[in-house]
Amino acid sequence: MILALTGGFLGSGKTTAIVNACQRLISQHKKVAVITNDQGDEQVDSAFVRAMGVMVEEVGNGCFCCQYNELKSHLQYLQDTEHPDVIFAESVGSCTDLIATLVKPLSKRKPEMKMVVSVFADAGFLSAVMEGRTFFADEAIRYIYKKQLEEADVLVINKTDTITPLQLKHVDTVIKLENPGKAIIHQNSLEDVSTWLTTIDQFSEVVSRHSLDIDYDIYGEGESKLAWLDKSIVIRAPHGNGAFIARGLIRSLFDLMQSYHYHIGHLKFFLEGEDWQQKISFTAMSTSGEVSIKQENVFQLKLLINARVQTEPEYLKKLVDEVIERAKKASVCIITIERESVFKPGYPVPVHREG
Ligand SMILES: Nc1nc2c(ncn2[C@@H]2O[C@H](COP(=O)(O)OP(=O)(O)O)[C@@H](O)[C@H]2O)c(=O)[nH]1
Ligand SMILES: [Mg+2]
Repeated sequence: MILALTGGFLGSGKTTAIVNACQRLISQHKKVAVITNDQGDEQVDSAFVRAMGVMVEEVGNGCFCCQYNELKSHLQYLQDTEHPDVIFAESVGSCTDLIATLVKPLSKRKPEMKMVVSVFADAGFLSAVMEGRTFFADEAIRYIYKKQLEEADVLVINKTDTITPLQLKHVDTVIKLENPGKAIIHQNSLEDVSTWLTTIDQFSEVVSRHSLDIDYDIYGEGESKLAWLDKSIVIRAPHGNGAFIARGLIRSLFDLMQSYHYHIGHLKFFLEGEDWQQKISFTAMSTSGEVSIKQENVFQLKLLINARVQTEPEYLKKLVDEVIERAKKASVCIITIERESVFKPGYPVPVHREG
């Protein structure tokens, strides 16, 4: 069995690639499962993976390294009941130090499992950084980003369709120079993940992987710069314009974040009606809040919001509340809040850490 640990920054395309990979493997009669992970406990990713027909288990309320025992019992459960050929475990986008806190401890306790660490990076983001057009506003977040890339067995330069071949060549040259000895692949995860799957499959495990040389104070500081909001609401629209209301709400939330200069790590929505679902996602590279919801006559829908944004939790909450109030005033509808949690991730305290 292969455990494909899949890391990389918020919005880099991990879930998209995993779902595509699972569907491909299922069509080849392989057994697959996914373990999602988040600091919160209501995850757009889990809902999305499930909706795409893939078996999913969830580790919530903290990253894999801090919820190591939960991850281990999910792995055991899947091994015992589903016997998967591949388990994809997607770590939180602001998390790093996977070798020391997961790979090393797990390889001792589960020697039968082959582990491969893939780290995703958004090609558009890398290119913009290299051209000096953007970067995270905060030094400690930059630190996490760099550390994530450093510990990849397989480094996936993803979303290659968003940059020109010349930009890709430049990104590739720099990444190869900075990461000698790593398997580096180019990918458009919306289309073809076959090279990634072959690379994972053929990867021969490194006997002695190096744990990161990492300063937990800077890592913790980086995580604490991000506010986390999970909110699930139900929109009831007696005139059947629920999709229109949701679209307006999503667009205003994006627009307000832009106007307040709140850097978006990942702003995700999962919309669910009686017989339809849709995931909508904005990342650091998004420039417009325009979305299309391909559903007409929606009288009721559930909207799950996962926002990971560089600001303070109370500001993020205020902004989301304001957008909901505006939506209520703008249309005839009832919006009820089902669940909400707003916080910043705590200082990372891994269960195990092997240097
Ligand atoms: N153009 C393009 N978009 C992608 C690609 N991979 C992912 N995305 C989009 O990037 C956004 C974030 O993807 P997601 O898989 O949720 O990122 P995660 O946070 O790393 O799991 C979504 O809107 C995806 O549709 C890609 O290869 N090309
Ligand atoms: Mg994801």
